[in-house]
Parts: sequence; C-alpha cells; structure tokens
Amino acid sequence: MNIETLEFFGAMAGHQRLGPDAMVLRGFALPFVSELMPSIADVEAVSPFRHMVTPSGFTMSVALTNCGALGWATDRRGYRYTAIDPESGKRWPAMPDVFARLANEAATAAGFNDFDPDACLVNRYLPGARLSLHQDKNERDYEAPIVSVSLGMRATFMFGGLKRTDPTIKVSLYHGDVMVWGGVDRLRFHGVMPLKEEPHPLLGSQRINFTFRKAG
Ligand code: MD3
Ligand code: FE
Repeated sequence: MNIETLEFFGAMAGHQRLGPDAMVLRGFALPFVSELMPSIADVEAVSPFRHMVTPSGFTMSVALTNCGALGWATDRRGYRYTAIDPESGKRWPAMPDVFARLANEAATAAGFNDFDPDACLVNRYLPGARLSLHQDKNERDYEAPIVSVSLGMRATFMFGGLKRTDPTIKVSLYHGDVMVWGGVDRLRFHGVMPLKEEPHPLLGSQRINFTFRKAG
C-alpha cells in the first residue's frame, strides 16, 4: 500500500490500523445487518453450525458452517477446503449476494480492489468459546486479503506476529466491525479470547463471525 493511501485511511475516523496491511473498519457492516441476518438463517438451514474436530482430536468450542463454492473443514485427517459439506453430503450453500457485496466493499475501503471471495467461513461463539492462536494458511493464494465481519457480542481479538511466540496485542471487536488484512499481515498469528457473556440486544448471548477468503 502506498503512502497516499496510508495517509488517506489514517485520516479517516473509525478506521483503526493494526498493521501496514491490516485495518479494522468500525461499524462498516451496520448498514448490512438487517439483510445479513435472514441470509445467515438461509445458510444455516442447508448447512447447520457444527463443532468440528481438529487433527489432534480436540473438539472446537466454536461452531462453524460455510457458504460459497468452497468451505473450510477439519477432522482427524487434517484441515482443508471442500466443495461438499461433509455433514450434508451436498454442496455448501451459495454465498448470499449481500455477503459478497459487503466483503467486496470492505476490501475496497481498505485498499484491496476486486476482492472476489470463493469461501465464507461462518463461526458461532457462545459464552466461553475461544479460538487459540493460529495462522490461516489453507488458502491457495496469499495475495488476496481476508475480510472478517463481527456480529453480536463483543470479542477480544488477539493479533500477533509471524511466529507463534511473538507478542500479541488485544483488540475488542464489536457488532458491525469489519477487519480486512492482507499483504505483509496476511500470515499473522491471531485468535479470540474466551467469549464473555455480555448479551447483545439483537443477537443475544452469541457472536457470529464471517471470514471471507479466496481459497481455491
Ligand atoms: C488478522 N476467526 O476463522 S476473524 C478464523 O473472530 C478466525 O472468528 C476469528 O481467525 C473470529 O480463522 C478472527 C479476524 C482475523 C482473522 C484472521 C487474521 C484477523 C486476522 C489473520 C491475520 C491477521
Ligand atoms: Fe483465523
């Protein structure tokens, strides 16, 4: 990203930079929420949220589903992207238009043009659910950014470096916040602290997070 672009975003209220190529766009998803909620219900009706098992045999506290041509999955055999939902035996539901529009507009606002994700992982956190520090590296193309949307209860996000042992900073993510990261920040370790119960007026005692990726 060039210096003019950096200065432009640095001057924008409500946009917080976490790294050279990582931004939090505060409240960016709020105008989309009334359209997003019924679309989540549509996705869930085809491919319900489920707790997957990691290769080491640990059952994830976060429940997940996917939409789009590809979906992220894990079991004892490993992490991978699949075209078929292993639970339903059918394709993952198509990515709702409003999802794709939000992802593309957020990427553009953060300086990544023409983002065209083929995968959307939807995570659901109930109180106590957490995501330990990890890197997202199952995608084929690290050039494309990842866009994440937070809805519902606040989460404390951990943002680290390129090594697991690098120091982390903590950032609160609120209902409607969108994070976009790519470039030199694409492979940073990150995670989510155990969710505290602070019920949200619209979603109650849960947090939903979508991450849009170019996986294939
Ligand atoms: C910054 N999800 O699904 S999204 C994941 O809130 C995942 O559910 C978290 O990590 C969640 O893989 C965090 C925000 C996020 C995700 C990945 C990043 C920020 C990131 C990778 C590098 C830097
Ligand atoms: Fe991740």
